[in-house]
Parts: sequence; C-alpha cells; structure tokens
Amino acid sequence: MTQQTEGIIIGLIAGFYDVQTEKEVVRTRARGVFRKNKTKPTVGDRVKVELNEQGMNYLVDVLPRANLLGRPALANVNHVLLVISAIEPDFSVQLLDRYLTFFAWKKVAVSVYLSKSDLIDDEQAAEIKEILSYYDQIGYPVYYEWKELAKSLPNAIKKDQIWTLAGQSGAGKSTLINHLKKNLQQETAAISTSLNRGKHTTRTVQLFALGQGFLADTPGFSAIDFTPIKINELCNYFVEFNRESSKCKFRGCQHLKEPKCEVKKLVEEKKILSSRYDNYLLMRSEIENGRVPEYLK
Ligand SMILES: Nc1nc2c(ncn2[C@@H]2O[C@H](COP(=O)(O)OP(=O)(O)OP(=O)(O)O)[C@@H](O)[C@H]2O)c(=O)[nH]1
Ligand SMILES: [Mg+2]
Ligand SMILES: [Zn+2]
Repeated sequence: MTQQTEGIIIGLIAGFYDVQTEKEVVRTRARGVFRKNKTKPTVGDRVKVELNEQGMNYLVDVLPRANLLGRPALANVNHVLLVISAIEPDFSVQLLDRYLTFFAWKKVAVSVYLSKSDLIDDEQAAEIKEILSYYDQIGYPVYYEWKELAKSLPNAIKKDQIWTLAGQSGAGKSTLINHLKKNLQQETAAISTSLNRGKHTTRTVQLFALGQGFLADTPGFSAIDFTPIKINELCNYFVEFNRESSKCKFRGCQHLKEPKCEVKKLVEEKKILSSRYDNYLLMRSEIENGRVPEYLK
C-alpha cells in the first residue's frame, strides 16, 4: 500500500532527498520523471512523496517554486542572512556590493551579519561599522553580535519560511548556525592562511529547523556572474539608486553622463557612498565585456 504526503526537501545526500513531512523526515529517491522534464529537485522545494510499507519512498512531484537562487542552490528562499567577516577573509565593500546586487536581482531580502569583529582592533571595527551603518540605513539590517540574531531570528522566521546563510567560505556561516542551534555541530575549520581563502568546509546545502521555519547552512561562494543581468536594469538592483532615480531628469537614467542626475548629485554630496557608485560602474563594465574580471576569480 502506498500513501502520499507533502513536505520540504531539507537535504540531498548521495542521491537521496531527505524530506521533512508534518510527522517525520523521510529519505526518498526521485522518480525518473524529473530527468525527463529537466526539473532537478532542489533543497527548499516543496514536494509530494509516495511512502510505501517496504520503506521505498519516492519523490513524485515538485510543487511550483517561488524562486530558485542557484547560489546557494536553494529554492523558495524568503530571506538571506549574509555573513561578512571583518577579517580572514578580509572585509570587502566590493564583495558586499556584489552579493547585495545579486540578491536584489533575485528579489530576495537580505540582512547582514558581521563576523570576527572580535579579531580586529577598535579602530578597524569603527571603520567597518561606519560603512555598514550606511547599508543599514538603505534597508539592509546589520547585526554585529550573534546574540542579537539568537534573539530576533526565532520570531522572524515565520511558518515554513526558508532563510539561508550565504557568504564567502571561511566567513563563519557554520559557526553562526552552531551558535544559533545549540545542539548542532556543523563542521567548521580555520581558513588556509596561505591563500587567505576558505577551505570550503561545508559542501552541501542543508535546512535546519529554526523559529517556525528553517535556516540553511550552505557552502561558501564569492564568484558571482553578473552577465545574465540586462545592463540597463543593473541600476535597479542598487536599492538606493533605484529609490532616487525618480528625481533624475531622464526616465531610465543610467546615472552615467546624463544631465541632472540625482544619483550622481548624491554621490557628489557624499550622501551615496562613492564605493557603491564605483562598484556599479565596475559591474556595468563586467556585463558589457561579458565576463568576470580576472582579479575577482
Ligand atoms: N574569532 C572568531 N572566529 C570565527 C568567528 N566566526 C567564525 N570563526 C572561525 O572562522 C573559521 C571559519 O568558520 P566557518 O564557520 O567554518 O566558516 P563557513 O562560512 O562555514 O565556511 P564554509 O563552510 O567553507 O563556507 C573557523 O575557524 C571559525 O572558528 C568569529 O565571529 N570570531
Ligand atoms: Mg560552513
Ligand atoms: Zn540618474
């Protein structure tokens, strides 16, 4: 006898999909049908599963997705918690802007957590905090202590919502999730100092119950491909440019050489962070050239 039920894919292990149903976690295999119609079931997908008495469980259907991130490989994401380290790997506004633009393009809200501020001196911390306060002001809530997150996240994550950690390898995503979920011991590792890069300790995307939904630990990434973005839409993904652009003289102003451009005016008045504008220009040229510059690979 078989029985059908629904659930959310919480992990993918050696070809098996672990599905959280109302009652339990069931390990399933995908039916061949997915290979035919080219939908690859992804962590975060809401699915139908068929359970039978021999313990052979099949994933038989993927319900329509609200979104699909790609990086991290996760479906139906409600919110990204971006982990940015103060050091090891070094703090970088350029990388921060790249993540934020990418997630704005994907239409997912982002909060930022600064990790490893305990490893820098007060002066360096003040510098970074001043920069991050700008981001907080334009609509990206910034957290400096994991304890603040431990307080607010359980209430913020609503029923069946999927929140995900994202950020560079070695930034401290798994360390944070271990703090937030006391009984969890996700593997963490010191970054290799020779390259000042992470070691990619976490290799799979996995959802953990938090609040009334889930928080995902994910493998680190930093290379982001902007070339699929239409060049004239890029400015919409700089949220504060987008907000001010109604005051530019020309509709569809790209904030380049157009006269009476509000965005450029605000950059000159230092009300928009000049690094934001510089990074906007860099990303434009990246889209124009159709490739990621060598130094960012
Ligand atoms: N001092 C200090 N060390 C931290 C902090 N957060 C993370 N670390 C250390 O940084 C190293 C990397 O942390 P991980 O949590 O493994 O990093 P990750 O983002 O999960 O990396 P990947 O899984 O490779 O993507 C570990 O040695 C952690 O102990 C922090 O806030 N302060
Ligand atoms: Mg990790
Ligand atoms: Zn403009």
